[in-house]
Amino acid sequence: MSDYTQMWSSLGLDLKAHDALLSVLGGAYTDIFLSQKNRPEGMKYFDFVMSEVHGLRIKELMDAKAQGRKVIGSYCVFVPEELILAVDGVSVGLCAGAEFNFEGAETVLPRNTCALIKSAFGFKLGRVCPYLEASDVVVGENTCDGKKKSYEILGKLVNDLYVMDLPQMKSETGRALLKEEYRKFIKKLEDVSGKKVTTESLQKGIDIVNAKRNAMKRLAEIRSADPAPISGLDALLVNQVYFYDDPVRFTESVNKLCDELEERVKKGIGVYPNGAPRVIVSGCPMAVPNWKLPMVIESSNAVIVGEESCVGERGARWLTEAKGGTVDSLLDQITDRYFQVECAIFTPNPSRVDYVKQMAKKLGAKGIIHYSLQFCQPYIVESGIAEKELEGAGIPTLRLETDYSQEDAGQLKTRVEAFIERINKK
Ligand code: BJ8
Repeated sequence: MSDYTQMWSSLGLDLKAHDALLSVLGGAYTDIFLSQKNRPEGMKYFDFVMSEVHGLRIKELMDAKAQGRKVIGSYCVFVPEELILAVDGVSVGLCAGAEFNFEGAETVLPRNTCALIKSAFGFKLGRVCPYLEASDVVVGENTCDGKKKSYEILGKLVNDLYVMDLPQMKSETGRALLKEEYRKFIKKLEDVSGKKVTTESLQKGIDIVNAKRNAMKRLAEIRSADPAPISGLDALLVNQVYFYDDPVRFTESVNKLCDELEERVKKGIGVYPNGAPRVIVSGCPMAVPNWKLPMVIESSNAVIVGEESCVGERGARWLTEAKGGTVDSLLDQITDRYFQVECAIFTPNPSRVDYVKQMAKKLGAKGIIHYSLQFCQPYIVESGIAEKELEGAGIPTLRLETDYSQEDAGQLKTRVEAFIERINKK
């Protein structure tokens, strides 16, 4: 990696803490990803992106800012990238997946806050996230109580925090609220960027994001092949890079990877032997570098063939039906698209479990591993409902609750191995 010290310093990062973080991440990446056997060639691009995730990509963001473009950081898949692109902005994901500076986070948040929120605060208070520091606007959303209330504190720590309200029910009034919030967000983006959202610019944003999501859908479909042509770890990595990379370049790289995977499928080449136990992971999003559970699962000789998660199918599976006309009619299409997202903050939320069943059938999965972060009420409560329904439909389900520490890795492995034995016997 080139020397980015000057850039990091200009962003106000704590260089010593940042170096320490990068070195831990680099080591983990080598152990978890580069040690895998028979990886597709196309993963080299994603290895490169990860090796430069705090370097070259941040330089690109700084160059974009120098040209007058705005960087918009967000924590949730309900923040439409299409709208950000429509003012020529750059969208970046800010969710954090590392147990870093939790002591600092716990000085402003209760200990029993989920690791995802604590990590975001740990990164901010420890000054180690160049994406957060490069963001001109940070967008929060009223989803779970933890996020909603913690934005009141985050608002004092970042220059420009914009909070979007979100509905909690899939009703007509809920949809109207979402559309109104998106309309207000357009106004915010126009004010910050000094650019107007037009039918053309919005259509262009929609097309770019649709292409990116189509590539992800293609990747998701290829994973129905047996033997699995790509590991769950690598597919998760692609889903994680989705939130950081330039969208057009990312789409090309995913399509190139898919070309190679389709060839593999034709030739019967896989990363795991034919008939290896196949599972789906469903639940909370896994932000970089949260790779613990997938590593535990795949080191137990099972293969993950799908992620029902916001860093996965829930984030990418719907397209916006762009039918042109006016900004308002396009906004209707965008609202319809996002209103389908099956986050557990919605009540009731039956279509999420229905979709897990469909995924299991389509991908030939023999079991579901439901993953909740500790203290995440929406997903923990919903995991009980999901387990009952999935088991009732004859799909073995394992419910796990964990955090970002490595302390429970052994215990998780024991439970995952027992589950795999169960589905193997079935
Ligand atoms: S649309 S899943 S990205 S809110 S893990 S912070 S829910 S207590 S992340 Fe999410 Fe948007 Fe929903 Fe997706 Fe709260 Fe749970 Fe923590 Fe969570």
